[in-house]
Amino acid sequence: MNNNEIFASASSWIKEAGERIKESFKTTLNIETKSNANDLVTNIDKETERFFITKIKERYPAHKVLGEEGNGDTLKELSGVVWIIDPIDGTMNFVHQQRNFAISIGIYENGVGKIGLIYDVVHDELYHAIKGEGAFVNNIRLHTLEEATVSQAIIGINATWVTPNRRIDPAVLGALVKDARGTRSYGSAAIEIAQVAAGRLDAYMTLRLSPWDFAGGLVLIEEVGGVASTLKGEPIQLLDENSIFISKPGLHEEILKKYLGNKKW
Ligand code: 2AM
Ligand code: CA
Ligand code: CA
Ligand code: CA
Repeated sequence: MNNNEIFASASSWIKEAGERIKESFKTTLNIETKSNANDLVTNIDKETERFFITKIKERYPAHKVLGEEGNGDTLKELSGVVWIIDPIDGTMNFVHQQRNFAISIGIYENGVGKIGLIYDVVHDELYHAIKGEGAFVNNIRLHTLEEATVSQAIIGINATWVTPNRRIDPAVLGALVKDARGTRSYGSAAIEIAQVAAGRLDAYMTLRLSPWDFAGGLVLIEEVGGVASTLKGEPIQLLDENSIFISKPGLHEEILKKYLGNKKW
């Protein structure tokens, strides 16, 4: 695939989609719930996904699309070129705050991440990476990540994971939260992964994400020398739900060893 040509298309479409989303602030949203009362979806999530699918199928008929709202292809494997799209990542922020949400796109060829785009619409910040060419925010190159330690780290984590929940003993991550310099929660996985790529967060972790939440971000992280795995330190499966642990080097090993490793959770 021609990475630069496809990136040019993707970045012009992502900006156009962002404009449409901003226009929608003037309209009344149609809000529905999905898996639970706090899992929201709107007509704009669906319209934005359809916008990308129409553009992609028109320009690149052989490419496949995997999107959160299910209007794309059903995929069992990752052969060929696959666009993995979250039309609005951070729908709760979109609905409640009209900011702090992003469009996330990861473009993979035979399972290898080639292009990642995360567009923080309201702040007009476009993070992008092209495999082998580095990662950028609004075309300014991001630095390679340096090693960090827990005592000096700001960690992106949702408070849910230090309260009783079905996925992890809250004491495991509670100990980490206590030892870290600080924690932040932005409510958009894609923005949080982009913040790690930009060095503004030292790590980000969560117990369950889907491919469209992390596909774009993983390309960014690889280009800046970050480390990405599940919370058990295992490789992320691109077509499945995973726990996600993204970090600066050094810090990743320290957290796995001291807080997550060898513990039953
Ligand atoms: P979404 O807004 O695209 O649904 C919120 O902490 C982050 O987790 C968002 O990136 C959100 O993506 C994601 N997320 C993944 N699964 C979710 C779920 N079942 N309910 C709410 N948010 C979810
Ligand atoms: Ca969702
Ligand atoms: Ca999402
Ligand atoms: Ca979404």
